[in-house]
Amino acid sequence: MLKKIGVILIAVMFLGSMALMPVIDSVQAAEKMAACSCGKDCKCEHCATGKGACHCKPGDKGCSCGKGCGCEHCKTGKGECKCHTGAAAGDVKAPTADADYAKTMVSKAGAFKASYTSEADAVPVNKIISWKLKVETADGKPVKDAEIAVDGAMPEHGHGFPTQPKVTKNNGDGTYVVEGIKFSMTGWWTVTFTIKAGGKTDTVTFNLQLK
Ligand SMILES: [Cu+2]
Repeated sequence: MLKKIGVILIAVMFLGSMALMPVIDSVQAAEKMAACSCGKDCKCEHCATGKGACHCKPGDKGCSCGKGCGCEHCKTGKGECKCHTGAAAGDVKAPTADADYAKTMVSKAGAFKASYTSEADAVPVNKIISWKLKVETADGKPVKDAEIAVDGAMPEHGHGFPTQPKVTKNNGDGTYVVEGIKFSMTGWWTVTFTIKAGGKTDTVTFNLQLK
């Protein structure tokens, strides 16, 4: 009888330690993550697994690309970050004020004032459209010789346009034709123009909420 209880006790202890093993494993894994030697607390491969080198810059919370946009690369450190500049982590909140969705905006550093009109009244989803962009100096003079680059993003999703829109025509009066814009889904989009003119480079970002 005593022998039987002894065997059962040993069996219970053995099974108990087996059951605890995954817990111990995950505690060790958590310790390994916290013990990232670079001390940057980013989520790169190095910080997640302790292998390889950490390429994150100090202050990076996401990944070495510095965009922290939550893409596969930013989560695991593998592959490449394909997020556009301006794409941000999932906790980014869409603007709420009507003014943030205005079709006329002052550029980031205040060099230009830009406004857009869409060829379609309501901006449609999944259709290639063109915009007309009007660029003025801060004091309202038309900017007729700007070099303009276009980039779009869904900051909550970490992706941009499926197309590569371009300025295809300078109308010579401070307005420019932007072709190839395609919003591939509903939701919050940003469209950023990098404007280079008169020795200045500045960016202007429009917000859109597509339904
Ligand atoms: Cu999206």
